[in-house]
Amino acid sequence: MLLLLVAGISGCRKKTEITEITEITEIKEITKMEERTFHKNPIIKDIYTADPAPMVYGDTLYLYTTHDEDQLVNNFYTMNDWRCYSTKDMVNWTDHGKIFSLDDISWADDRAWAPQCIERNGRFYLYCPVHKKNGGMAIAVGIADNPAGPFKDITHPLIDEGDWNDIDPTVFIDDDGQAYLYFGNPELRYVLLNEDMISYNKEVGIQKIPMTEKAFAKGSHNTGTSYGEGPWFYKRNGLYYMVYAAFAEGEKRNEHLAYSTSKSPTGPWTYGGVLMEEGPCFTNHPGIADFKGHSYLFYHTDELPSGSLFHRSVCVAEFTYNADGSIKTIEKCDGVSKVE
Ligand code: FUB
Repeated sequence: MLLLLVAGISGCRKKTEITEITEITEIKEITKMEERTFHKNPIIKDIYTADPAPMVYGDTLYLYTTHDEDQLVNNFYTMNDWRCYSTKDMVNWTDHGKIFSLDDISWADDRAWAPQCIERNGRFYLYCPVHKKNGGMAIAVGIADNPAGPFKDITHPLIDEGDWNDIDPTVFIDDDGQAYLYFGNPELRYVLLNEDMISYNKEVGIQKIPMTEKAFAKGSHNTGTSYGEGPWFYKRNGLYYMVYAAFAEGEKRNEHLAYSTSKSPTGPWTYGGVLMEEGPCFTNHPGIADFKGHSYLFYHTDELPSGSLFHRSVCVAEFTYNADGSIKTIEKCDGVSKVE
């Protein structure tokens, strides 16, 4: 792009060789400066990534993603590992590579889908949907001593109901120390995680959230509401948020992002509105984080060259909350500026 820019400028102006060299140097400097203060979407441009899950730890934002392979098997999602990237300023990113993969989970054979990572007592827990060798989806957990892994499988599924709902885990630890793991498609479910983060309160069991229109709006997914998948659970200023991929009413369309709120971690939930309109990609997947005084929505699109529903790329947009905690619809954007 720089070459094109340079060629374009020197092609439309008559200059001596020396002024052209000076101009090229100046343009290179300006471009370098722009690169240092703004990072253009998609965040990762060398491979296809999806399902972004940010985690702020210390002065660093870690971004966990899935990885869409270039070569598809059976013309379906072909996803074998999870990736991690980190940044201290939203502009300069470090690629930590593959941090967990299907090869590390002896009982899984396919579908390394949307993860989320959380820290507790100095250890890192990565919750990951996978397809089991004996059939069906389940939620695996990897543990690491470092946010960038490598993660080690706990050797058995954490959630294994044997149905499609066992995907897309989102994890949050409340101020009283209780950890919640929500998940599900087409229903939203949760468990109360024990302190060890790798087991849950079996007496409470797997709780099903009532899939009502008040909670998730009328929509075209299987429950008759808009809730689809990819929940993202967090708390801000005493209000609990559930952000998720959603299907609008009418004929099934691509996913948009929507949110619901609650005064308690387990509901009842109240529909809040559309967070991001649908785009050309069939799926979208939210991940939200506050970092260095800014609020960010991570999402995915199919905007890299040769992008498709199976070849996605993670992006980020900055947004602000209204005074009452509600959020206006966020536009897909070009990228974000550097933060200190
Ligand atoms: O990326 C695979 C699956 O597609 C995820 O688990 C869903 O959230 C959707 O993005």
